[in-house]
Amino acid sequence: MQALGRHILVEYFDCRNELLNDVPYIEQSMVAAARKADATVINSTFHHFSPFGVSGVVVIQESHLAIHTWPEYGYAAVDLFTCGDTVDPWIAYNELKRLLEAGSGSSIEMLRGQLGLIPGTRQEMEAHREDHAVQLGKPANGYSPGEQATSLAPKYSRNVWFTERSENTAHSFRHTGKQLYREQSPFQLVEVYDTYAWGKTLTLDRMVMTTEKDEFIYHEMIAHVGLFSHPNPKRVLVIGGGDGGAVREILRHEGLEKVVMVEIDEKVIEASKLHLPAISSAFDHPKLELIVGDGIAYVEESMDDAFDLVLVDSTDPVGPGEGLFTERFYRHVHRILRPGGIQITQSESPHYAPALFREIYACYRQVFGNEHVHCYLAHIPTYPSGMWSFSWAMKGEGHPFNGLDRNRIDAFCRQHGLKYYNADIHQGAFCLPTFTREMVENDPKVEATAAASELTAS
Ligand code: SPD
Repeated sequence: MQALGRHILVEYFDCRNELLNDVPYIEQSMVAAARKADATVINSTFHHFSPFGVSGVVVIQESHLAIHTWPEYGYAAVDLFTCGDTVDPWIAYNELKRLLEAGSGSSIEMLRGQLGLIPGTRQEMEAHREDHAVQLGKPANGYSPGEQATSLAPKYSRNVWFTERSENTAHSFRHTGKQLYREQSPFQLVEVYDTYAWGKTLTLDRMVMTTEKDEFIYHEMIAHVGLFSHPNPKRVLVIGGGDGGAVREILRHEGLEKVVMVEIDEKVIEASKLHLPAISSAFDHPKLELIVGDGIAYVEESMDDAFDLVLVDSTDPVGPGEGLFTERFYRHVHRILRPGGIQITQSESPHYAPALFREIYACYRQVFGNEHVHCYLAHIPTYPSGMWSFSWAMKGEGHPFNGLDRNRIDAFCRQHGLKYYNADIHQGAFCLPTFTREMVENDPKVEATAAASELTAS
């Protein structure tokens, strides 16, 4: 080749729009295209622009591949730049066209650094390149595909991130780039990532639901606070909780007769069974009745006084979780609880969605009565703001921690090796910072629309 490199400027038209907004998919496709063309991938970095668009570069031993996408136009602009003779950029072109599901593509090829147009080589630098090539055991002019086998070969490291976004903030998790699970169910996008800091991580519609490393906090707190504050629980209903962590904790209580779990999305159960076995470990428990169905309909159709504890392990109130945040739903939960029965819900973060948080508690107070609703907190590092809340509400008179049997709790925690919940935490979790207490106790002075818009994922 009479030039230092080949540069192909590519335009892909009529691509599948949603693929062009999916950072992991774009990154994986670019890396796959580079590999298919026999390039040696060194590193990659990709970025999502809100609300639409991805930019990224894959650095290869033979130069680079770069992309910028405009999902709303189904359009992607790509640079394929290769040096040497070992990589055929047209292979990368065809592979990307296939992966982006492009209707058509156009391209211009330029030779970069045409040897007839650039002045002669600096002799001393050329000599240095030759010395280095000898060390690597390859031809001086080449970018031999065998280079990877030498000990001086560059190491490929990936820098890929999952980001949970809201309107104005984001929380990112670096992951290996190998997506373990990805299914668009009829309800939501279900994914599992392998993250470096938090282990395998289940996300729904790009919001973190649970991670291997901190799931114990959420699941111990959603289960044991309600169960230990009830004098004699026998029948428990769980709405949601498809990963299985809540029922795993609930079923540690041997005095229970029956636990019914109603999860709307079988893909969540599938993803958890496949990739989060320690969380989904109780799905085969003989006392568990696992129903794949609509939790709202189940509650509406249940008989009065059917359960001692109803636990709502919902997603955030966008998508399928939305109906679980309505007064109508909680009136039915109240109806199906036995007198003295307890409702526990995850109630979001007071920092993250303050208007929604106030509304949720105003709703519980309407349904259960002012004196019968309490809020408790846990520190969950992988949820937005890290400060997460749960609600405790009783049908009738009672208190969340007066009269706790501390010895029984301590023995239970030791027996089951619990890592967050204990008798002190049970009581201490109900101590609220002043701003949170005011939000729980005061009537919301915000428009419903403000609350609704707080959690709209971008
Ligand atoms: N923003 C995170 C809210 C997650 C609530 N549910 C988590 C399900 C874990 N079983």
